[in-house]
Amino acid sequence: MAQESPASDNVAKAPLRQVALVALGGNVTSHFGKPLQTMDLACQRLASDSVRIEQVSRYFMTPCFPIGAGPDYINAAAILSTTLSPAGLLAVLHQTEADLGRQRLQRWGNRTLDLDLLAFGDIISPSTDRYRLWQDLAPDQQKLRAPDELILPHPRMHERAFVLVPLLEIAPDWRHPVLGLSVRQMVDALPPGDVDAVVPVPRPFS
Ligand code: A4P
Ligand code: MG
Repeated sequence: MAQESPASDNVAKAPLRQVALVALGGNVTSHFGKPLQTMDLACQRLASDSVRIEQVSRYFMTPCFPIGAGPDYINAAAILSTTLSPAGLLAVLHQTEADLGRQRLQRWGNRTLDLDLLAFGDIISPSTDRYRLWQDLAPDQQKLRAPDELILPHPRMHERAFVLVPLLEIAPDWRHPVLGLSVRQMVDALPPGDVDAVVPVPRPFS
């Protein structure tokens, strides 16, 4: 008769889960509804055997960046745990965007759903030099050039209130592995007007 393996064997075989931070955003209606409904659906669809949704921030209304380029956005942040690699998780995020109607027509263009990988543990990818190259990109180049490789942490996260204010709710003490700053410190370094413009959406939604 086959013997049941002791519980400790199962624990040893459990795949290692890593923590990832994800930014959610959208500013146009999809076939599934308004941005906040599309984002709700994205969270449901992201959950699988290999991706666990640990925590989601409230949803926030945020002024479109660049100012005047489109309708206001809804933004949120989530903590995931995953057995996937960073590239595997980004592929799942891109597939979820596509499934929920995302079209890549224009960089920084209006979108039904944007899912950006902000961080994967404290990994710097592909190297500190490549990260710094994208972080230090001149403002006039940022809209024109997009990386064709995964950059971690997301090279613009530290300067965006629409990313950091939602993240502050769920991961205030996460520390940026290149800048050495916590989320709280990065929020404190933003212009106060940018922070005040990020306003929670009351739930339940109408
Ligand atoms: N890529 C490299 N690293 C990453 C990463 N860590 N996370 C690559 C996600 N993608 C990463 O992304 C462009 C390329 O970057 C892809 O090849 C990807 O593999 P994309 O998602 O195709 O294009 P995008 O969404 O236009 O670029 P990105 O960088 O996600 O745009 P941003 O910078 O996030 O700007 N205003 C408000 N209020 N709220 C917003 O959420 N979002 C944008 C989009 C503009 N204005 C906004 C908001
Ligand atoms: Mg994106």
